[in-house]
Amino acid sequence: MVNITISRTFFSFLLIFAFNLHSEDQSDADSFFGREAPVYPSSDHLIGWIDSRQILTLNGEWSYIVDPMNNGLPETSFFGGFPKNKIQKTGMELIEYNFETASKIEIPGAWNALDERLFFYRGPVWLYKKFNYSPKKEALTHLYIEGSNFTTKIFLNGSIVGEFVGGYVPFNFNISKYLKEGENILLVQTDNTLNESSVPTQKTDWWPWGGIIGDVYVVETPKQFIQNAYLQLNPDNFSEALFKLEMNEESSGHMIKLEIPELQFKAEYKTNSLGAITETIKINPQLWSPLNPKLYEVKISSDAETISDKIGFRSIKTSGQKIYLNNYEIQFKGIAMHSEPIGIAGPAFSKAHFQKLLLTAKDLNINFIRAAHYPYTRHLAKVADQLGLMLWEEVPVYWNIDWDNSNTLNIAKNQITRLVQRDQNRASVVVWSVANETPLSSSRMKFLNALLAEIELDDSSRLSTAALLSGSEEQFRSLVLVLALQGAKSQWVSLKEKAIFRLILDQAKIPIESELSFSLSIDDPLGESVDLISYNEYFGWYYVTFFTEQMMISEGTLRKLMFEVMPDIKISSSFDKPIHISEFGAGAKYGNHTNKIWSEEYQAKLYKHQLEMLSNNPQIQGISPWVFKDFRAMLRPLPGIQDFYNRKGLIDEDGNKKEAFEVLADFYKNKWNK
Ligand code: GCB
Repeated sequence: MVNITISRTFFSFLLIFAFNLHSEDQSDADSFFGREAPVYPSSDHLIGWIDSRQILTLNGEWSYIVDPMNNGLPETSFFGGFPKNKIQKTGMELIEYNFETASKIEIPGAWNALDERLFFYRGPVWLYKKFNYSPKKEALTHLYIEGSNFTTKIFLNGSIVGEFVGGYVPFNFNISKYLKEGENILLVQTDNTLNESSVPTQKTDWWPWGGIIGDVYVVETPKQFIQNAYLQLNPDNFSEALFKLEMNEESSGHMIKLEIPELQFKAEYKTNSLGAITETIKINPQLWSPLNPKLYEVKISSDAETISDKIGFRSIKTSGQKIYLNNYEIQFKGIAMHSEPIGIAGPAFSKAHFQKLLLTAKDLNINFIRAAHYPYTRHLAKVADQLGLMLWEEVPVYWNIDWDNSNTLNIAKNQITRLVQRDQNRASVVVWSVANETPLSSSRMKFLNALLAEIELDDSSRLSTAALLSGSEEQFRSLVLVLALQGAKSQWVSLKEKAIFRLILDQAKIPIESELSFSLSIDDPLGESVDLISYNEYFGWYYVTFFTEQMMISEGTLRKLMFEVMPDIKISSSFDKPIHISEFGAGAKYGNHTNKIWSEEYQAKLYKHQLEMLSNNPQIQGISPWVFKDFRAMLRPLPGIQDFYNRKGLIDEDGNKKEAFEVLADFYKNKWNK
């Protein structure tokens, strides 16, 4: 025992000694066994208008090394970690990694989509890129990453640049002081592990794609540069727009020129002492709409730079239970999506991916897309701007979140802020959503209200929402009675099941001659704080399953009865606001033709009943059925049917259309046409 202790101590002494000999940073001098994590700085304020900046793209081939034991960080490894990027010179150096000879992948891209061995992997993977650069004294250089899941640590030429926690959203770091003339080595650790206080948490019904899932750019700006700018129509006066701008520093007196050449608009403003401008400008634009997705070239210049973008002008509002685009009543004829391209494994990130997705989705005669459940890359909204599709954008505050944890709140705030700051000038974006199916509690109310307040800081011109869970236990008990009454009256129900239905009705003292229909009221108190009352419902799919054990009635009987009662179901809300049905759907495997569930026929039938039910409810002014395309989901293992896909898509992963596709396309074209 004593001997072992002594030899261990001796061993660690040797290690410390070895470190001290080879270390360059102070942090390496600490003992291996108790080494403190170095400080990883947080990212900077988001740089807006990224597509018109001076950039060097780092998209393309990168090397990667999987690190399941998380051994490559300076604070966890024996010899200073992967960032040291030690290179074999004489053949005598002990180095147990080599990025030069490691496997390669394309960035953007998720490593668990590109390497079969990593399909189910959740942990750290290192990404390595060499690039040539010539730093300019009079400029700042930033590293911009459009999205990286979910915790990202960045090292440049062996130095720590910083850390970004939370996936899907863009972030940037000033890397000027780490750059070298000539060859530079960028090393990024991406870790797709989720835990109970991350956003989202461990359990999601979508794939936790890991790695850098958006563009990577080296961005050059002047020392004093335009950080971001906002230009949006005044919803109450269409010949005015609000212009806000901020510099990276609080420096006054910068002359800023704003130009919209096609509108012959030109004006100059001076930044105030905060380095900011807030002005109302007079313009008279053609309004952006799905029928006329008009965009204007907008240029902003300081004496050191010019940035530009294409911007559409429109208003979106609600009044009572109706939605208005440019003061015309409109219904959201939508579809929900995940960010996965057609026919390609992994996350969607490029303009081409979104063009194909949105153009195919347009065959449904939609005017609206719910981009669930997290921010996609900026290309989505840019393509939607051009194609005239309205968008709902969302952050991954999904199911159970660690509501009382202030770090969790900060991650979610950061996500919503960055999403808003990036897409604030996109005409297509008409809805910001802060959550999906979050169970009621007072801490959840506080958390979600804080996110709504965060949006208001940057943009109050769009509708806010959250996809709610609703319906009390009492309401759902009454659905059991409605089904029992229908069952007791129906000719085709077996005598045995009829007897059970009668018993249920007797116990509830409901005479068999009565007329009952089911009413659901969406009364989640968050309805007070949002503009759009959004609700996910699964009549004809999950809800039946919940009752079958309770009622001792076969699922087949209940499904048939549910279809019979659905047209009369009433959905309303105590809030005098429009309702958006943010989800409904059923799983179907493309090519599976039976009269059972998982068939295209069952899914199509469910759509017919759902659409009849929803159009019978006047407060419903928008829908986005679940879901456009089959998507990867770890929760869905059923062999032969799901094989780790959620099969509620109207097309399969390769783009093949299921029968329900036409049902929805026809409904939007011929029946629901405002
Ligand atoms: C939901 C969730 C969505 C799931 C869907 C399903 O209610 O919001 O993320 O994928 O149901 O297919 O069960």
